[in-house]
Amino acid sequence: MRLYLINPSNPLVSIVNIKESRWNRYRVWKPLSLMVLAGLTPPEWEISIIDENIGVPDYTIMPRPDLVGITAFTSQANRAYVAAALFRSLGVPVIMGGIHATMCLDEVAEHVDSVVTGEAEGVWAKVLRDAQLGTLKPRYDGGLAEIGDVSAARHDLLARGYAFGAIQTTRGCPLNCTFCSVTAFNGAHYRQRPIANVVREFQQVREKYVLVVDDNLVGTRPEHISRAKELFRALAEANLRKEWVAQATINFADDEELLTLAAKAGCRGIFIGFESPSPEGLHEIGKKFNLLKGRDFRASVRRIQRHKILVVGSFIIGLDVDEPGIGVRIAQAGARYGVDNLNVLFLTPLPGTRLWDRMKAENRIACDTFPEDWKYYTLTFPVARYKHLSVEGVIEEMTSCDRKFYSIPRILVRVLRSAWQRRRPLISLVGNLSYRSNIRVGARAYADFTRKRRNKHDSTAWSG
Ligand code: B12
Ligand code: SF4
Repeated sequence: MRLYLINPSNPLVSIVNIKESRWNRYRVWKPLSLMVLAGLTPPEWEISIIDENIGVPDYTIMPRPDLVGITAFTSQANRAYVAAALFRSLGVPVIMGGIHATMCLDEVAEHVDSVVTGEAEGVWAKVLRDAQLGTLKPRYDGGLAEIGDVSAARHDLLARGYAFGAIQTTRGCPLNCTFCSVTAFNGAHYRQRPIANVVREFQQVREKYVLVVDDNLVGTRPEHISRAKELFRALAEANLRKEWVAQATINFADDEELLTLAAKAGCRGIFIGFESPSPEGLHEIGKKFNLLKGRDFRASVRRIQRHKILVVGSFIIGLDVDEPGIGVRIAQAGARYGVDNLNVLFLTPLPGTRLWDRMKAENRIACDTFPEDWKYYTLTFPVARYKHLSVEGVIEEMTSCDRKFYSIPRILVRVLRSAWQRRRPLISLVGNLSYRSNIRVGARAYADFTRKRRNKHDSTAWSG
């Protein structure tokens, strides 16, 4: 039995041709969902994972599969439907799962034979059995997996074209920020995989560099932090010689022992969601953690950096509290906090989030010709109606933020600072130049987007 597992591309974000530049290898990330699914698949299936981000193959000249499984974030849904239509026209049954299938079940059901919602661990074996018997049902729900049942991903598949491997050590997040899908999808209960399983799986990752995909690597409570320390100790003892990057909340900085152990275990970079430079903004999105009284972001960032861990700060533009000038304020906040890189995204109502419900009720979802418009749900296009900013205005804020933070003098200051602090200045330089080069690409994409949005929808601010 031949199974194709497909990660669809989105031409607006995919770097389709890896061969064009060797640096592109550092900008595509492995679709871990499909590697996990492959790990759950019994040996009688011959599996190919096709990541369209590396290249879209001509499926018509490939051997005909018996079954196709497609994953998709919302931004990949359009392309997922095109691929699904192609295989269905060849008489091959198509199953779709993942975050978009879970949040937009009815839409997805129109395009595929079977939809799997939730996490796959508890249900995939049954789906495959039904497919073999020709009794595939239109819907399956995996719910939330028993975390001990999460088996190792197939790291032997997708062996080429990527600089980073990928692994997951926890699922779920109790914080439930309004714009984020994680609590709705993976639950509020923070589930941690058994440490021995994680260490064993880490050993199977082939790449030296690894993305730990957890949404919040160290969790929020003292027992989560203790487990994270235990994990880092075990990884250091296993002496894997891996270097990894991860995501965490700012409380990562609060425990010196945690930071020492993380660095020993191979942590080299951390993405932290600061989200808004103002307390009002943080209230609006429900990011309680960042509101803790007495929190000094600059000191927190510096504490992390002392362990030679790079800090990438993430912010959102387009909150109801954001007024003209927010772009520069975010760039200034990033500089004040001392982050090595800044990653700024447009406030985007993703289906299934609390933000989606609110904006929908207020008629503020501007790009709403679905499924076509899903391709803009990459957080790099302003798809909503913002309170104090028109579409052109919010793009202008994004551009001024990037131009300020990634100006050549500011990049030089950051690189020299990391050289002075003996913190990998070369990586800092490459990271900063890579973000800077995105500004040009972004400008072209915005021009096209604004023209289309003006023609199709209004581009003014929300008048509420
Ligand atoms: C790693 C990651 C990335 C990597 C992607 C690597 C990759 N290609 O998969 C990178 C950094 C590239 C990335 C990019 C983006 N991401 Co992202 N990302 C994640 C993250 C943190 C982890 C995903 C992961 O690997 N999980 C581990 C695997 C094992 O879990 P899983 O994917 O959920 O898969 C399980 C089930 O869903 C199911 N399943 C999945 N697919 C299928 C398919 C079938 C057939 C079946 C049966 C089951 C099934 O089974 C799996 C095992 O249980 C998630 C958050 C999260 N917790 O999901 C956000 C998340 C998926 N990302 C999100 C977003 C918005 C984006 C971006 C659009 C914007 C951005 N800048 O972040 C871009 C889009 C890129 C694009 N191509 O369009 C949102 C998606 C929301 C949505 N509705 O689409 C999430 C949920 C985060 C959030 N804050 O809400 N992301
Ligand atoms: S943004 Fe981060 S902290 Fe907030 S709910 Fe999502 S994963 Fe949790």
